[in-house]
Amino acid sequence: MKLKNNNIDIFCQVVDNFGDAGFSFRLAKFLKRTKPQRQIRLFINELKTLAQIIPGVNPERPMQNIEGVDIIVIIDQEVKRITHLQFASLAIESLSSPIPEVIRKHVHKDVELIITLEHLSGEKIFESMHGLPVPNRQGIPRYLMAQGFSNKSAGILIEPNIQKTINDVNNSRQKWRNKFLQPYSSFLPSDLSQIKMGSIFSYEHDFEILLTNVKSGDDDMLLIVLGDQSQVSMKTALQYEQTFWLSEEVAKIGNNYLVFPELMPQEDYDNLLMVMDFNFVRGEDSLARAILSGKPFLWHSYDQGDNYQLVKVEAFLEVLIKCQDSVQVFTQYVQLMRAYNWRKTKTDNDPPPENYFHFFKNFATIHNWINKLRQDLILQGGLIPCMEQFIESI
Ligand code: TRH
Repeated sequence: MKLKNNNIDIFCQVVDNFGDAGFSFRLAKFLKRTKPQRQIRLFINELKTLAQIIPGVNPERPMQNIEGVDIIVIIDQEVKRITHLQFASLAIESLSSPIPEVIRKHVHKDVELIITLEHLSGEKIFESMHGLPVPNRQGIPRYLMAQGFSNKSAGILIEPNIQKTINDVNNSRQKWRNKFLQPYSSFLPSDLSQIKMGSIFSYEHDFEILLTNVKSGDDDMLLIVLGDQSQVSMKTALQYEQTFWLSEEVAKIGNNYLVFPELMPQEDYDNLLMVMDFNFVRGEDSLARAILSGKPFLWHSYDQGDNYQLVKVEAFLEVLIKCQDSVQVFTQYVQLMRAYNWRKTKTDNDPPPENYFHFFKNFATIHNWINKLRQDLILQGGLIPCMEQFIESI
């Protein structure tokens, strides 16, 4: 399909958390970087969320340009200032966010193709929907694209020149670590070279077992705990330990340190994942970034009710099994991922046992699997080239 222009309008509805806004802005930014001469606009229902993770975003300004992306807030009462716009030939409904009702007819007048982009998932059902047409009353060509891990899906969102970014960050690992830890340096040992460092970004979770395992593990650790839900959960678990608060943001248990920073700018967070020894991530956008970091990680999947998130976790493990090279270590990893993602339900109240020791002991092995998965996904090309090929093919 040949579109009249190269411009793209992305529609994003922020429902909860940071993933919707964070992913949609990332998509807009990478599309702009791929072809800088085209106009990329992000239409979004609120900016408070994005402003917390993207430097320069002013939540009070309804229109602004950040990193080449025109960001436009859609508020029902002020929709008149948008309806006169010429809309792009391609509209992307990011993470299935519908084009808002108030401007839909104006968009429909200009748009030639609508892509409804689904959340990242390894589930086969999503693969089977990838590329299917979505019928609509206006008769506008509209197709569903499903992000995923196999070549039957649209892949994951990857920036242009990812290999250069990986090399650059790896080559300046110490510089990045210093940058993240500098504000707390007076409370931390001057030599951190023997300490294993990890980041923790999770939903609500009982971290008592994690802390017990950290305290009695072979290595001393430093955990960087990010986001309200992880911080509240971790601070609750620390109440059951002999904890020394060295400052409001730094705690010590045994020889281990926990640091509680504010949320970081998104690109810093991406780099943090690359320079840690391991990461705990959550949701889909940080899952994709954890894979691209190449570092061992645990994924906390968004609570879908009735433990449905376990289906998403199993689907991801089905992908990872193809990259693993030790049945024993993989079995232990699977058990931990299942236990970590289990949530209390009306019928099931007994949490499966969590054991972090195997994960901590096998960083090198798990690192190899994640690296293999990363290489496979990079070779596959990722979401942006896949979308371009798809448009050409229809
Ligand atoms: O914020 P999330 O929990 O978002 C989730 C998922 O998107 C899920 O699909 C959705 O249905 C649910 O919300 C409502 O997790 P996710 O997807 O990993 O997004 C986090 C974003 O925040 C990601 O873009 C990385 C960014 N981030 C920072 O920029 N700085 C930080 O310090 C941290 C911890 C995260």
